[in-house]
Amino acid sequence: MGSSPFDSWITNDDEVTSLLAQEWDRQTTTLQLIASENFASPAVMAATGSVLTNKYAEGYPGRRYYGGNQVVDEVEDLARRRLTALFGADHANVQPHSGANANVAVYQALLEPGDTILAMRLDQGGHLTHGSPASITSKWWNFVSYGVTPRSDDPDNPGELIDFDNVREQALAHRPKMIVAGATAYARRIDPASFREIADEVGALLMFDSAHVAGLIAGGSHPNPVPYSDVVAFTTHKTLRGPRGGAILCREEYAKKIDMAVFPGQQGGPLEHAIAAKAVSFKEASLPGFSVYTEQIVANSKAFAAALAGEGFRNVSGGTENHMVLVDLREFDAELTGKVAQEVLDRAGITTNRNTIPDDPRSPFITSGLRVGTAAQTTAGMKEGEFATIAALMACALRQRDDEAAIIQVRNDVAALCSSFNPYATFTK
Ligand code: DSN
Repeated sequence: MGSSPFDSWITNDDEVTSLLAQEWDRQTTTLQLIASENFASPAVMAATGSVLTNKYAEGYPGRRYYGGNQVVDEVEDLARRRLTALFGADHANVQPHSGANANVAVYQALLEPGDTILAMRLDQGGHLTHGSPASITSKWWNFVSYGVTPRSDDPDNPGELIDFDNVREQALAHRPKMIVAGATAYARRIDPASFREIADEVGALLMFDSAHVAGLIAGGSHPNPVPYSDVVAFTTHKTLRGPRGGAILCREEYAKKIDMAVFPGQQGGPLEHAIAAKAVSFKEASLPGFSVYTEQIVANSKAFAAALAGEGFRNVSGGTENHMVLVDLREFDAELTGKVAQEVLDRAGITTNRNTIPDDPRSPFITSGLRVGTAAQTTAGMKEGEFATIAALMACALRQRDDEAAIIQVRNDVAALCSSFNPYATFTK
């Protein structure tokens, strides 16, 4: 097992050093296809591991509860300025520790307990914070939902797209105080203008949850929801390629309420080391090369979807327009569940996650689908040809899942492929 370039930072803890080296190996010798993951840059990781982790800074720049925040104020102001400039927003809050925190803070800021929120159904692509019975969100607010259009066999109109007639019907029937656009397992563009039109029709606020596609928006590959939305909330570590964390953009009129809901409403001391890393990633996302990166992400997804279809998999909605492909496994193999596929692919060095597909007959723990994403391996330099190879390796492993020698062969082929695309190859020890 190799050591990682970060090992030298840890001099007195053999156990953690060893675990970091193991994870370094895993990330650089196997394929990372979780749609919500990426490889952050060395600069982002350096800021995350910086002295800013030592500082308490409850409050906001210029209004802190502790002393010694002169530098921290500049860091957080820089992050806010870079973020508002990146998306053309009035106001930014960069303190949310995660996307879930950001979403709950938005609801807390702009709604009363018991208010109605219209969001995407979980089993059709929505997120836990869009009203899952297991989430605190469904206990505090009254969620109603919209879904996708039925699947069709017409190749020109395969269905499984956000059903805007259903969004409008539900909005008219329930008169929600807020409509949430955005998804966690949906491979198509989400049109913010159509959501705005419906929100205006019923007098609802519009929140756009762009956790997955924030990077695609920053790179210009997807439409910017900011001009259409009252609030946009997202994570910083998916396609945006920053540190783990969340952020919120809003119109000036909501700025004070949003800030109050994040701190002191939801959180205590902000993670200023993560905020510095967010600032780094916002700068990286503003550079011309980032658009080239996001265009390649989408091109890779399209090539991946086509190659998966060629191997006999069915792509939900017939394809993709973003960084992910949602695969229905049943046409490839009626017996194969998402759970088994994920486990087999793990053994073969291909990291994916099982996922429900619209109207999935199996439970969310078993599932009939698999979600795969291209953002991380695109960062590592892979292009369309490599994603066609990955589709073939996946099919090979899943077809021969009971043959251990075949799985080992795929794992070796994966390692050979990864050896030419190490995302941290430029690091020196
Ligand atoms: N865990 C994220 C995802 O994978 O989409 C959502 O929270």
